[in-house]
Amino acid sequence: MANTWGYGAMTNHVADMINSKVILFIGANSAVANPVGAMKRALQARDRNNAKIVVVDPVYTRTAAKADMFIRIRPGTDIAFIYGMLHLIFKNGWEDKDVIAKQSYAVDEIRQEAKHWTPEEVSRVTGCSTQELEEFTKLFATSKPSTLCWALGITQHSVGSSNTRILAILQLVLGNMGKPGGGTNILRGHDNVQGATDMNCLADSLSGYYGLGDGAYKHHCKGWGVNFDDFVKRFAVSVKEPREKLGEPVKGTNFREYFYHDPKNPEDRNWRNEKGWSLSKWWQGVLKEEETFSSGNLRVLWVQGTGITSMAHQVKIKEAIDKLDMLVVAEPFLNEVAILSDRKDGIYVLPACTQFESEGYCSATNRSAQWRTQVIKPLYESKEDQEIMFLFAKKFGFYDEYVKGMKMGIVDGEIKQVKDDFKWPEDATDEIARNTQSIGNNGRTAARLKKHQENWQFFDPLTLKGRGPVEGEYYGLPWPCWDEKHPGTPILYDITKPYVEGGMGFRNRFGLEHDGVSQLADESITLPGSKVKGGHPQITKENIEKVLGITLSEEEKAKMGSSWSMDYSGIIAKKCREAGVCPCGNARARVKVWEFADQIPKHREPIHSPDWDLVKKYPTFEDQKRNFRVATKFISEQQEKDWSKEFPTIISSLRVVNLSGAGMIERTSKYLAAITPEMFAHVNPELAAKHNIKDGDMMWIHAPQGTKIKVKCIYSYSVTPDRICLPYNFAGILQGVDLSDRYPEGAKPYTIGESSNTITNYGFDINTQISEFNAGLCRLEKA
Ligand SMILES: Nc1nc2c(c(=O)[nH]1)N[C@H]1C(S)=C(S)[C@@H](COP(=O)(O)OP(=O)(O)OC[C@H]3O[C@@H](n4cnc5c(=O)[nH]c(N)nc54)[C@H](O)[C@@H]3O)O[C@H]1N2
Ligand SMILES: Nc1nc2c(c(=O)[nH]1)N[C@H]1C(S)=C(S)[C@@H](COP(=O)(O)OP(=O)(O)OC[C@H]3O[C@@H](n4cnc5c(=O)[nH]c(N)nc54)[C@H](O)[C@@H]3O)O[C@H]1N2
Ligand SMILES: [Mo]
Repeated sequence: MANTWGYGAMTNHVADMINSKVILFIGANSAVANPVGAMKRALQARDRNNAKIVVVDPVYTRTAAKADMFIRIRPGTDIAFIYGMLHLIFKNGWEDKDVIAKQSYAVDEIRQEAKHWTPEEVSRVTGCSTQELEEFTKLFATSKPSTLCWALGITQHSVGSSNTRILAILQLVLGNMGKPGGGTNILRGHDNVQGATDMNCLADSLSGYYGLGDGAYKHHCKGWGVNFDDFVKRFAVSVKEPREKLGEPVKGTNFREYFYHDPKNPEDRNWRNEKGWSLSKWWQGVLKEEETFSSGNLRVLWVQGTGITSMAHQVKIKEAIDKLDMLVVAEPFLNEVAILSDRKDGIYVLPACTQFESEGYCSATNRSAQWRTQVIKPLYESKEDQEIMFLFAKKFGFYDEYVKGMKMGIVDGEIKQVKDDFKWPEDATDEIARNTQSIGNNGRTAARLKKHQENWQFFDPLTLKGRGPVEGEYYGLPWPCWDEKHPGTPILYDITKPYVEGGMGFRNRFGLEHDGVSQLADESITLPGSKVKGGHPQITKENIEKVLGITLSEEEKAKMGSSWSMDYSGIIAKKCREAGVCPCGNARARVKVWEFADQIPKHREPIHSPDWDLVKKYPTFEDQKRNFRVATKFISEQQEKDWSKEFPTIISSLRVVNLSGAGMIERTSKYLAAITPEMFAHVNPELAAKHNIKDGDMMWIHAPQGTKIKVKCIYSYSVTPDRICLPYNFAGILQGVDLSDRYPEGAKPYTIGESSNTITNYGFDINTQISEFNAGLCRLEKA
């Protein structure tokens, strides 16, 4: 939910769809894209419960082929579509009035905005018919519970974060949150995307979503056993730039703490409080074409576990790599970023081993953790990822500090070093459990996760619930798993269960009141067995005695951290367990994010839209002076001219079953490569005919930024004549130039091709900076 754990956490779990009456796939093609378990469970729900499957997508996908209903919309218009649903829901009184009154905040503002979205206006903007909208809304709103699944068709837009919010709001308004068969089922792409997010392999937060403020650094330093003041010295001294030059924080950038140089303190090192470079726009730090903010040029790129050829703006990325001092790739395969550039030296490829040669846990899309055992020792000279990082830390002289967190433990409510050496990966797992209290990770210890792995047969695959040796626990201890006795939380925000069985209300994260309205749940909302009746705040050291009605000893007070998410002592969790109270509060879900540019989601046309009238009516955001470390264009790019005159055709991404990500892993497999022997795009025959392109012809696709790719045209009626779709899993050919001679001997995959990301249009989400992969314009030309 927008108000709780960011945008991405799946509230329920894949098998839970068996309880749904209607399953909406919106911007997810689960018949093709992993995890295909979602598709399997949806089909089972139809077989066993007569559930209806509906697909809302710009393309007739394989998932659509299995659906009871398919609604085609134009890319980037989901917000309009969902407001159209909300318009009809409010008009017909289908909303859950109880949830709105007792557990939500500011739904009236949504109701107001929804008034504008009549079926006619929705049809005009999205391209679906008013009948489709009406028929589907009635089905979805009146069959309870219903669920929805989304993935990249929703997030990869300049309005991606608003897209995710409006879907959560729809489920809230319908009373589908916190219910079996309901919720928002967000399908994460790679194995362990949820785990990587929890560890914040991101430029804008520390592990556990603590942000970048000094409170976050101090919290982690404590857990790592590292002195904060010494730690800070690892950051460069800040640039001497006054606040006037850097400007005020841009509204909508989600800044927690805004960087500026403090003239009174010339030695400040507050780059630590500033978001880093994002994966989408790091190259700006080398090319400096748009305004950037840093203490120098980016000179080295270290790539470990991401493809880079799968990122937008390949030509810019190539230019940036040419200019770097050094590129390092730590990989089991030859990452094709290594052959993208013209440079003859300064590229280092370090052999990392695969997951089968290492051990540890992954977090699945539903927040469950899975322990995995090493199958074989690393082959040849390859090393496990952490080993590469350890060697790096040794070389740079901070190895002892780097591994110290794994030697820590809690003794009698206090965190301290408890041993001289560490055991990988068990001690790393326990460190994560200790330090990331913010997602309720304390109960996810190595011992418990290994026990789950050893007892798979005792878990019910539909409810995730364990029996026998794992009685009452949920498979993989989906977080929050508040302490070592907690069973995990299979369904977030389920208020029908007691706290000790995984129950919880909405999280109290944004204060006690806003505009004079209480942010706590109504007094009638109480977890079974809770000592505290009705809504209550998140538990802090300051309020714990009052809220729980207890008296702490002086010793307890001395050991306790400032709040549940900062408390290493475990005392807050213990007291909450005794009272049956969830430490993160029992609040209202806010539908309005007052620190965002759009407080409630608003439809805004893509940066490159096919409809100039709609661009004028629903313009995008103001340009961002500064987010992450760069300026980003929004309205100036969108309204520079009517791009659709020269580039009339919409592009959108397609995933294929046999390839994934940058595609190197599969294109080095003879049999998988043979399924898609070359890069292609799906084109409606009517559109192709206009350009005199025959089925199987090669064609150029030109993008507004002046780049082009040469690919095979495949006729397909899955797309309408106004749009094409194409996979993104190829590399090795750049703007028609074959780069084959650059692969080291024996490293070239069976197939190479143009990366669709050479023509991905300019455009980034205002909060997350994800590229607008799924909406953009192009022009076809026979090659
Ligand atoms: N046009 C377009 N572009 C897109 C998308 C789209 O829909 N359209 N989707 C976007 C999305 S959602 C994503 S997630 C990205 C995916 O893009 P990538 O992140 O590029 O995905 P992968 O190809 O899986 O890249 C992972 C790399 O890690 C390597 N690897 C595998 N296992 C290990 C390991 O254990 N250790 C190390 N060190 N390396 C390992 C693999 O060899 C591979 O080169 O692409 C994005 N790009
Ligand atoms: N076989 C295979 N499986 C994969 C991957 C792979 O490359 N190959 N990649 C993995 C990764 S990293 C990820 S993130 C997931 C992604 O999984 P998905 O998101 O399911 O995959 P996509 O095909 O990129 O996008 C889903 C659908 O969104 C539609 N779409 C595009 N724009 C819009 C829009 O504006 N609105 C709506 N409603 N729909 C839109 C597309 O037409 C597409 O059918 O898949 C994962 N699984
Ligand atoms: Mo992904």
